[in-house]
Amino acid sequence: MTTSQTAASGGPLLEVTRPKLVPLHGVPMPDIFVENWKAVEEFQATTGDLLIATYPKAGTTWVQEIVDFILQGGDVERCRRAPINTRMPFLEFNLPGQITSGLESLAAMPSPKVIKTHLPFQLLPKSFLEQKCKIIYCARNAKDNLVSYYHFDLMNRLQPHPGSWEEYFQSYLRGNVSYGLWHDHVKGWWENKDRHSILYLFYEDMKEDPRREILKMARFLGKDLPDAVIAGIVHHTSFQSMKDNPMSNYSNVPASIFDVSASSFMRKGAVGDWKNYFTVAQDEAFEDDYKRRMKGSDLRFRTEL
Ligand code: PPS
Repeated sequence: MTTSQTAASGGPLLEVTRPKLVPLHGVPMPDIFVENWKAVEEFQATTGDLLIATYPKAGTTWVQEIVDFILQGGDVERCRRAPINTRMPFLEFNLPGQITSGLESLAAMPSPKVIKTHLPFQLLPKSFLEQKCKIIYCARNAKDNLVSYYHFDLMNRLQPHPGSWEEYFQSYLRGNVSYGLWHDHVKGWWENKDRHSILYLFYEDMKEDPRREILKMARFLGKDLPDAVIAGIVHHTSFQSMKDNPMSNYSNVPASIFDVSASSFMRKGAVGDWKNYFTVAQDEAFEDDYKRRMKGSDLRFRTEL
């Protein structure tokens, strides 16, 4: 039994101290993850492994749940076999001595594996590309991504405390958050998508037409599923279904790590929520900065539907 299971089932609470950010090849990362970096960098992916990559809060869990449903042929019970973070380990996750690390979970899993990461393209362990693994990358518009990340950092004690909304807004614009600048992350994966087997998705497209995007993922994974199965996947991976499902809503994470009194993991799941948080001045500053950082890129996002 892992420590997380003990804690989740009423055992002693874990002692968690919020980490500091330290640079990893120039990218700010939680110190606890950096401690394990050499082993992560040397991770040996196997042909057939599938990677789900995102900047944090871009829709990772949603894509993970959809992918599992596709791979399980829409079987609801099989998708409830374990919490999402057990079904698809988080590659670089590391909380020494307290919870099974991503690498330990992966070592105990049969291949082919489905793996989650938030690493920027340039830090991806080489074996994924050497083994020609399929990769699904999902990006979310920077404004909603920021709002979601702020709330997550309020509740997740494995992230530095975000401070006030204004303080966090400034940190995000400077890229002084875990995994660095959103702009670099989304561009890094975008610029490399055609050189490798990378399906690049957008959160906003998934909100607009989940069926269309699920079909895209199924095609990419070589699965041809009947219409009724696809309709079932649309239903079971809706925001409300996933929020109500203990296997996808992260309710298995101990309260000492996810403080749900501060915010919830399945918070709103909306496009355009940034309008409830950005001041006019912040929006102007954001747009100026955005134009500068995204100049020359053909990558386009929608901030409302
Ligand atoms: S993490 O911690 O980086 O893995 O988080 P991630 O899963 O990438 O992002 C969490 C946000 O995605 C929303 N979410 C969904 N939106 C719509 N539909 C579904 N099914 C869904 N599942 C998760 C979740 O609510 C977080 O966004 P916010 O805006 O905070 O609600």
